[in-house]
Amino acid sequence: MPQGVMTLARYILSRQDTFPDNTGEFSNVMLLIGVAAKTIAWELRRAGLVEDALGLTGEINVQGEQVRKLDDYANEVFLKTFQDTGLVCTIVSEELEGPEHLMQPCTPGSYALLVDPLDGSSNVDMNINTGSIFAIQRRRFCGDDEADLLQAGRKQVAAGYILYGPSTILTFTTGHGVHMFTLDAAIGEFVLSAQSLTIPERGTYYSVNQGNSRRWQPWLRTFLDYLQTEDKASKRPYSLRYVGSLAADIHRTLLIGGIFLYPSDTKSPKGKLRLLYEAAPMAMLLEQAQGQAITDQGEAILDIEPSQIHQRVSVIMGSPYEVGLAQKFLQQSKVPVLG
Ligand code: P6P
Repeated sequence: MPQGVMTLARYILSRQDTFPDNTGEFSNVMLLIGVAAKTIAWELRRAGLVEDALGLTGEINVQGEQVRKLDDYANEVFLKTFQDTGLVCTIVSEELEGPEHLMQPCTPGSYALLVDPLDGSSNVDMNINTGSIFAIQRRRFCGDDEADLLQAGRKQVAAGYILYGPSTILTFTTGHGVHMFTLDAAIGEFVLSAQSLTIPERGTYYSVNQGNSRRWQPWLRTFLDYLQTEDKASKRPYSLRYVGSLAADIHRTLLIGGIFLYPSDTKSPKGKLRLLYEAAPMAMLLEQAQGQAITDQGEAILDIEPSQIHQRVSVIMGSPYEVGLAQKFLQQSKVPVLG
């Protein structure tokens, strides 16, 4: 390996002072997330060649969604990677109804990992990007109930995603900027590819499932119509890019700017995305990259006090310019029309 390659391990160990504890435990948590990511990436790469790896298990998860075999696989990878390490007390997973306690008794201050093990898995059979999305919290008090894990996103000690695509990219923040690492298969290591990334002030793309437009609040349809209307002076119309895999859509937004939206609608009145292990980690990344992340009621996602571990939330996140514009349209919709 050429000297000076900044691997994930070297990066983490050389910046212990920016991590939440000085025992090295947190560093090991991040390194094991890298191990889980490499394991899942390897399985995804060969899934089409391995008999019985793709497709559905026939089960329905707590979200009411069909479980894919790779959902189960990715969930098992995160559980087994942290089992018996003494590093993580509790795992909350999109695939599990309740918290999984790995350490008994858990001690206040120990880490909880909140994860969507394979987000966008419906794309995997078509070889389209998928991701793992994670947040790390500290347990405040212990006990088996969920109360301790219902912490606002501002309390996250770290957040990030792994994007499985042409490259496997681990993006995370510990509150000291957003950093990206690309998996170099030749050496089996994540190598630093972007440091202290900031989102462009404005972009040229909006990202939403346009098929839901008939179900949106009127102000949102007005806002997106505005983005689609020709006006060279304000660099419109915007183009639509939508993968339907949150890690992919947020990765693009972080790199080239613009706005991602999964608003509430008549079918999903609270929104579709899960707060604790999808919206809040992405919101931490966006704010750390000087972007913004709000609900379609204008509330900062990181300020929301959760009420249950799988709760859903509406999401509008991206460059300051476009999110600010959305807020203006939202505010204008609240101004009473004088009769
Ligand atoms: P829709 C994937 O199922 C996911 O949770 C996110 O990755 C993605 O942003 C969203 O749902 C896509 O939902 O309704 O557009 O297919």
